[in-house]
Amino acid sequence: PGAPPAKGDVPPGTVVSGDVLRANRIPPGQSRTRKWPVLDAGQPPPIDAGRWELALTGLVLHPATLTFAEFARAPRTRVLADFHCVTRWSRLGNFWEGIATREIIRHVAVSPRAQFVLVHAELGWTTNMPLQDFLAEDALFADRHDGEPLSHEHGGPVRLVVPHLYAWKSAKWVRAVEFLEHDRPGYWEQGGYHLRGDPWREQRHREDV
Ligand SMILES: Nc1nc2c(c(=O)[nH]1)N[C@H]1C(S)=C(S)[C@@H](COP(=O)(O)O)O[C@H]1N2
Ligand SMILES: [Mo]
Repeated sequence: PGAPPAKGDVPPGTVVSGDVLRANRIPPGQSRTRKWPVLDAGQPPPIDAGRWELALTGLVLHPATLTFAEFARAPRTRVLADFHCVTRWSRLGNFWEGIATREIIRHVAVSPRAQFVLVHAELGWTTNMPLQDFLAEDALFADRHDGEPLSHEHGGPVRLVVPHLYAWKSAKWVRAVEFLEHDRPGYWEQGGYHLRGDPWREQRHREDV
């Protein structure tokens, strides 16, 4: 288990994920990796970063599509957070930079009826979660990791990062967020993975599937 970050490790104003401050940072059934494995359901899709867009749809008062240029101009955030894959590796102390999910939704006004999101990535891959988790203070659309532009294999140009849930909720090559009243299982959730996926409660699988 890693120690909490030393002062000075991260720039001022960085959002430090609550889990980073735990005495034991490794959730049950996980082990630490110092490498950063690449994990996804297929090959990285071809993406022209200049044409990348993020659509915000569903239960919003003003649906909007952010272009890459609009994304690049939005106020930025920095997050220090751990990353837990359901296949049992955990990578501690990731330094992410990008746009907070709370900042992104300012472009659309989410309806009070919305309680869940379905996040859409390239090639039809999806993942779902409660709106409250999506809007956590440390959740962001990341375009940089550990001081470097986010590589294509790790989801570049832009991926979602929701540090307090298992990493499959952190959609690589994200393209749209759909705001929903009722939960709708995504790609791996349809196959039996958990609708929420809290690593500290080992919410790996759904009980009803
Ligand atoms: N679009 C997309 N995003 C995805 C996945 C995927 O298959 N497709 N896999 C998820 C899983 S299971 C994990 S553990 C993380 C892995 O991110 P990494 O490859 O950057 O380590 O991405 C998540 N995001
Ligand atoms: Mo994963």
